[in-house]
Amino acid sequence: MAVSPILLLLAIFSLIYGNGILPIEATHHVYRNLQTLSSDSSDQPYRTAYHFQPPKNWINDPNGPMRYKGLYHLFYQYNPKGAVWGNIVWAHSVSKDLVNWTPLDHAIYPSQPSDINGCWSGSATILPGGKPAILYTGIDPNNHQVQNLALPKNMSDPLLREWVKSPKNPLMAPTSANMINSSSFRDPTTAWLGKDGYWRVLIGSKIHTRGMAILYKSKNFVNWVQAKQPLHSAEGTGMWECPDFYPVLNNKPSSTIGLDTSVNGDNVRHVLKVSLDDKKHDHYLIGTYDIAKDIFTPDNGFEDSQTVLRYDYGKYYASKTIFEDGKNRRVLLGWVNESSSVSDDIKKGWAGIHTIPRAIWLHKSGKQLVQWPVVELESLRVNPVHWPTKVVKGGEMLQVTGVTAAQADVEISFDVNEFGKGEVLDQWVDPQILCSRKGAAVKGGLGPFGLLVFASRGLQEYTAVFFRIFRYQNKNLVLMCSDQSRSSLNKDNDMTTYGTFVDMDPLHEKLSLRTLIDHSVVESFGGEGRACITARVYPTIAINEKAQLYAFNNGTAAVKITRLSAWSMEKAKIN
Ligand code: DQQ
Repeated sequence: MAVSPILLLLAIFSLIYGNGILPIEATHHVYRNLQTLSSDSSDQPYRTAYHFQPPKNWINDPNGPMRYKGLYHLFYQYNPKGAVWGNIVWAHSVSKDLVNWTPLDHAIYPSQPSDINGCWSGSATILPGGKPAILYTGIDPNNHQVQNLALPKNMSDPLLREWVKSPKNPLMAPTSANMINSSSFRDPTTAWLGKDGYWRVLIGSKIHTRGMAILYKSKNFVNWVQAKQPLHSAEGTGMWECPDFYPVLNNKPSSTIGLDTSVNGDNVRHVLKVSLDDKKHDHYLIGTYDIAKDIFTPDNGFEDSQTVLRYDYGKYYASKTIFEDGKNRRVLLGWVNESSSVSDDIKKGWAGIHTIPRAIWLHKSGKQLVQWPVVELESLRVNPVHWPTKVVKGGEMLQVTGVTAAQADVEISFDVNEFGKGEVLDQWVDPQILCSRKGAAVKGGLGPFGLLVFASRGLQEYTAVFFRIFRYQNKNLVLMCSDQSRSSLNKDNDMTTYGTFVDMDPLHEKLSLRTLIDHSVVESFGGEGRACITARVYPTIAINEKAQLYAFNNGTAAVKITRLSAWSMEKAKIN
């Protein structure tokens, strides 16, 4: 029997990528032969119901988010022809509430020499007078990365459907004089304005293995001059993609108020986020920014794995924030790649989703950021289930009934007191490794306790999101894990377990967990948003109405559930 070349290609790719030989991570693997392949399969158990995704094909980074005339605009990296990365344009959707989205025609696509080989990531800046301006990376005929400007054709169109590219493009380019590496020069940030009348913007780059955020300045947004020094750089971190730089309020007691990107002053700290291409993670630094000298002095670094900070300790990349004037909040949008094999992505006809937009602010300790799903998401909650206080003994599992377990929002809080039963940790261990060694099935002292989501009746499949409390240096150390090791019987998937420590004191605070469950995504917020872990999972049995939800405790000490509220989630109207 003759085998079709497409099936043969898929078989080869699933052999290479489906068995864990090569990691399936956020990087854009370039599969030239697959860039126009995508199926229209109607069997779609993994399509999400309330996370952002277009009807088909590949998506990655959120681009240029903004609010204009009362509408949110989301642009995103999109392959109109297939389910793997390639043929990249800026697709465009609008929303009134960050929950329901309407698709529009592509906003920016290759059309001039400075972007003829691709329109890559970038950001929007609202100029004085309310005019939005987009800076984005174009790939020129020599495959050099350059920065371009696009402005709306018609400012009175709230949908901002048409964009006009500047005839002066490219505005920033690698040259023999500036010695910028032409394949490592991309992803302009939202610009900010100094009192000196100069706009500033960052472009991600690297020299050898030193990652950096190159600073450019301009008076008129068209003529940009490179500053003498990058705003920041760090040896050994590799390429910095999708930088983001913004102020946060240094406030005690904590308030969730966000600040406009150009704000600075006494009570203000700055966040520099970079997407580390080598690690595929979004890391951030908190520091002080002296705008007169353009010097950013961070409190922490990238070097120390014990103190390095990430937005999300699961699968999460290329994020970007937007400041919302009317609501005085800063909102974070991020991309979540698939954990399935390339051949499975082509079969389902799509790849990539965005996380639920999250409000983001500085924790009252000043040491880290806090994230929480935007309140608008709660409009999708129906059929609430609330539990009275319940004790969960060691080894017990309690089923949460009355919610659509594959499409739900769950909030649970635990009270623990038998701290003497916490396992002792003699030396610091990377939390992700600790979670992999001590998954949900490994009995402990104080924990593991938490939620089993996408669980099949016989527990052949489940994803566990849980806490485990250790005794370390005479303190209680809270570990939060998302254990995907048994999430699917299909072993072609990346089933890496994720984990982080949560900076909190369980002696005086309740351990809280919120988990957004949506068919193939588990987005979890521990310690009231101090630790976030996003995972992609593809159960084969626990799909749709066959998925079950449980609260569990696999430690010897009993724990008390002081709150459990769960909601079925309605389907959002997305594209
Ligand atoms: N994705 C874009 C680049 C960016 C990368 C290309 C990050 O501009 O550096 O699709 O995911």
